[in-house]
Amino acid sequence: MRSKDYPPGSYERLTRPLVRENGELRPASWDEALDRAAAGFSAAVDTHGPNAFGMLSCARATNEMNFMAQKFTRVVMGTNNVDSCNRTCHAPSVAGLAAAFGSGGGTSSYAEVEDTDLIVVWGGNPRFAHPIFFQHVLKGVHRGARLFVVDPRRTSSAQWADRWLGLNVGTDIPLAHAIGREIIHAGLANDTFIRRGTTGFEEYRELVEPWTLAAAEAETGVPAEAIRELAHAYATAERAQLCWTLGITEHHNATDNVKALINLSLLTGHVGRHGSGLQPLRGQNNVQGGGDMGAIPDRLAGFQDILDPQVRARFEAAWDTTIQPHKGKTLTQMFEAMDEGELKALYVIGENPVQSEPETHTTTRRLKRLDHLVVQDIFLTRTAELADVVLPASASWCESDGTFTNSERRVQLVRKALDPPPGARDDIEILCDLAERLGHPWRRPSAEEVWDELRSLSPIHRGMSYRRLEELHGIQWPCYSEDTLEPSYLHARLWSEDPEERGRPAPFGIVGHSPPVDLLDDDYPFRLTTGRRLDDYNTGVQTSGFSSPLRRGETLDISPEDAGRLGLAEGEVVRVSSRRGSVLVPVAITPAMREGLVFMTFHFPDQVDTQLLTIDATDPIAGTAEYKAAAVRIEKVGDAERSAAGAAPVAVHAAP
Ligand SMILES: Nc1nc2c(c(=O)[nH]1)N[C@H]1C(S)=C(S)[C@@H](COP(=O)(O)OP(=O)(O)OC[C@H]3O[C@@H](n4cnc5c(=O)[nH]c(N)nc54)[C@H](O)[C@@H]3O)O[C@H]1N2
Ligand SMILES: Nc1nc2c(c(=O)[nH]1)N[C@H]1C(S)=C(S)[C@@H](COP(=O)(O)OP(=O)(O)OC[C@H]3O[C@@H](n4cnc5c(=O)[nH]c(N)nc54)[C@H](O)[C@@H]3O)O[C@H]1N2
Ligand SMILES: [Mo]
Repeated sequence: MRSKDYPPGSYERLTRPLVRENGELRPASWDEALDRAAAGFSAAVDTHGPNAFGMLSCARATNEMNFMAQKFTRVVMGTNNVDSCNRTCHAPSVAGLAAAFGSGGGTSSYAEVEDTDLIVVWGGNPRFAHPIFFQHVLKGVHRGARLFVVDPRRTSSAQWADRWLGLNVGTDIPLAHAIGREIIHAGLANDTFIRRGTTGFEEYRELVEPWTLAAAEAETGVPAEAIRELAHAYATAERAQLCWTLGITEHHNATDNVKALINLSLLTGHVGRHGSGLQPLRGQNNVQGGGDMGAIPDRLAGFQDILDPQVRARFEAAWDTTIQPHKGKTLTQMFEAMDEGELKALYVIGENPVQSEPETHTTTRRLKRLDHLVVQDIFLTRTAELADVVLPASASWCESDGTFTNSERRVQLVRKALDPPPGARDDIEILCDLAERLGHPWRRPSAEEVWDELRSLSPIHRGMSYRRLEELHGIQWPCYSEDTLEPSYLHARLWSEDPEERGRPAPFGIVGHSPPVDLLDDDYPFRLTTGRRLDDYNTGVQTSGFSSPLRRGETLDISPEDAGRLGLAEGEVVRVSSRRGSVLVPVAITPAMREGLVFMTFHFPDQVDTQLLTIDATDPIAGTAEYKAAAVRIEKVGDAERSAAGAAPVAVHAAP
């Protein structure tokens, strides 16, 4: 077990269960830990009802584990309160795509990115965050596709682009609307697709009318000429891929942002055809799969609506249970419910909310209010340090059999390559051991048995046996039967001349501009946006344990102009304060930043806790927090203050 004052970078694999006694965690046997975990769950539910329980399921673990985690929540605990880190990243993409097309997956495949004429990367830095996808982008570029990048920072992805549109943070809707207006005024809208596949065009036309190129330039900071160029390039391209990530979704109006981008595809017919589509690049290795398995509060496996009585009836018959006929709480709502004393017991499998949620103090206070916190992880995270019971798990991606689903909806088999450290147990095994103690003696199923159960309940997965997944090196959903394969792209139906075959048309999203909640003023004049670097991963738990010449710790990235104005030298430690808290951090001066904009990651929370600065304003539909827009002030600090606070200057990181 790690000592309390461990240095950053010393996370060690958990090998023994821990239980809290007299305020401290101490090693325990598996039996004792499982008994304690189960007893705490039953106590909460017996006293306060099933909705006093919540589950955060692991977006890094297999589909099979996520299927079992949501089944545990619904069958054993009797609630729909199950969610994951999808809430902190792409829930708005799922909500926006579902509103338009009825299902929340990306519409294209990676291969189509290599076989297209235009690629727009909007609010994403795939060179760092999706390097494999970026290889497909580069292949597309080498074959002649043009690449546009829309990002406040001139990222390393942008450095490969034909054109970089450096917009002000939180002005994506004005930019998208101006592009839409320009396409309409230039007569480049796709009338056939609009007529067949969409509704609400007239309303959309009126909505975007005020966003002239000049008005958009004033709001977004992007030169009118660049907006015009992207509008014409997108509308006249034979095929085009529009890809986005967190620059779009980590905002208080994120679902609206997503809808504003989808509108552009509806306007031009860049969806439902080979080579044309919409790709939200998902975050964690299996966050797409976790949602597909039903580890979300409003859907059962296969994206089936929990509010539909026929859907529920099928699952109830298979599981011999009753499913609550309403949506459960999202991760965001579960945290709020802890404050209100409604949520009493939380089971966290492979998430680290203490360091990934905004406003650390609030998250910690809420977790401490729980009667019972169980954390099942491969490391002793800060979240685990607050737990009543800690259960050591095996790592899904190399120590378990199962399947993962990537951003292009491709389900792929993974095979166990390593044994877990002695003492750690498979996530599914642990879930079954707990279920047994809670009156559901589930025989521990193999991964393939879990998968076959899922296939029997989810039509879009039905045709994907393990044998077939192995033979074909993965299959994209939907796959309705064992002897068919569907096209690699979705929604071709919208092009059909036959209204019946076309089904429900896609509505244009009527969404207005709403600037970031945390306003800039004289006290907080800088816009802080947060995100990722290539060589580190999320809260650092999985990456802080190795050393690499590339890993250089946290920095505040700032433009040469602002650094000059503030008199800051490279590597100098500054105090950064938002309306919620303040941190000390060394500066990295880089021309990739625009004036007024600064950037930090959240990869090194033990060195610099970025979440003291972030704001928990959330999107009302998806529940995602506005990690991408805080207002901050930057102050020089004297050496005395720096050493008193214990911050060591560290080497700086180059371009983002
Ligand atoms: N190396 C590495 N890879 C990862 C991860 C990691 O931690 N490390 N994490 C994984 C996860 S969980 C996820 S969700 C993905 C995230 O992948 P990305 O979304 O690509 O990563 P981020 O760096 O968070 O944000 C992307 C970009 O959004 C831009 N941005 C900020 N504000 C705005 C805005 O208002 N508008 C626009 N248009 N852009 C804006 C930022 O400048 C940044 O370049 O990465 C995954 N891959
Ligand atoms: N400021 C700021 N904050 C952000 C973001 C941002 O851009 N800016 N991005 C947000 C996003 S997109 C995300 S996804 C979240 C990520 O937030 P989290 O998911 O809370 O953070 P991770 O560091 O990815 O934590 C993953 C945990 O899973 C454990 N784990 C890995 N594999 C397994 C397994 O097989 N089984 C079990 N049981 N455990 C396992 C790891 O040890 C680790 O503790 O952070 C969010 N927070
Ligand atoms: Mo994510």
